[in-house]
This record gives sequence, structure tokens and C-alpha cells, in this order.
Amino acid sequence: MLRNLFLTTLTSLVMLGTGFAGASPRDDNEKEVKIKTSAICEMCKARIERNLAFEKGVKESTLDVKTKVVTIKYNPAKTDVAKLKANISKTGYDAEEVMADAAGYAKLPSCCKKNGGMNHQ
Ligand SMILES: [Cu+2]
Repeated sequence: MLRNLFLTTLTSLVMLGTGFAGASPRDDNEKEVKIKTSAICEMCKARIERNLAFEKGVKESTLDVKTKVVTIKYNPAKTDVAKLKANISKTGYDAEEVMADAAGYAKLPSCCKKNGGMNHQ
């Protein structure tokens, strides 16, 4: 009898727990990462942020042109840092240790290419 009560309580606690997590996705579902890129100007910023917005699980991204660091808020259940870096690489920019994808880089206007653009600084 006591055992049954215990089991019932346990079951309802578990159900309550699952129901709660399902009903209200909280900020545990959100992570933030800072990735250093090879962005040069406002155009690079717009391009990187736009492409990140298309990536599944990305909630928000902000690139600081001065530091070239993009801060991304994402859902870790839907994406991960490796995917985010791959997205930036495909756009044509370095993302930390991930080098820019050649095809993406080739599409950039010359002012946005890191090698040609180095002179800007
Ligand atoms: Cu640019």
C-alpha cells in the first residue's frame, strides 16, 4: 500500500517533470558562443549574420566588425558550434580554426576578401 503510493507519487513527479519541460522551453535551451571570423567590413557582417539566420537552431547573431567576433545565440538541441563554424566557412570566412570554404570565398566581393582586405587595416 505504501509502496503503491510511493510509485504513484514517483510516476506523477516524472510526468510533471516531462510535461513541464515540454510545455515551457526555457533558456536552458539557449547557448551562446563567440566565434572569431575574418570579417572585414559592414558588408561582411551583414552577409555572415544573414547566412547564420538561415542555419537551423540559430536564434540571434551579432558580429562586431572591430573585433571580428560573432556572438551567436543558438539552441544546442538543434545545432552545435561545429555546424555554426561550417556555416561561416561556407559564407567565405574563417571561423576560428575552420578555414574559409574556397567556393564561398570566391563569391565574395574583392574588398571583403581577407588577403586583399588586409591593406584596409
Ligand atoms: Cu566586407
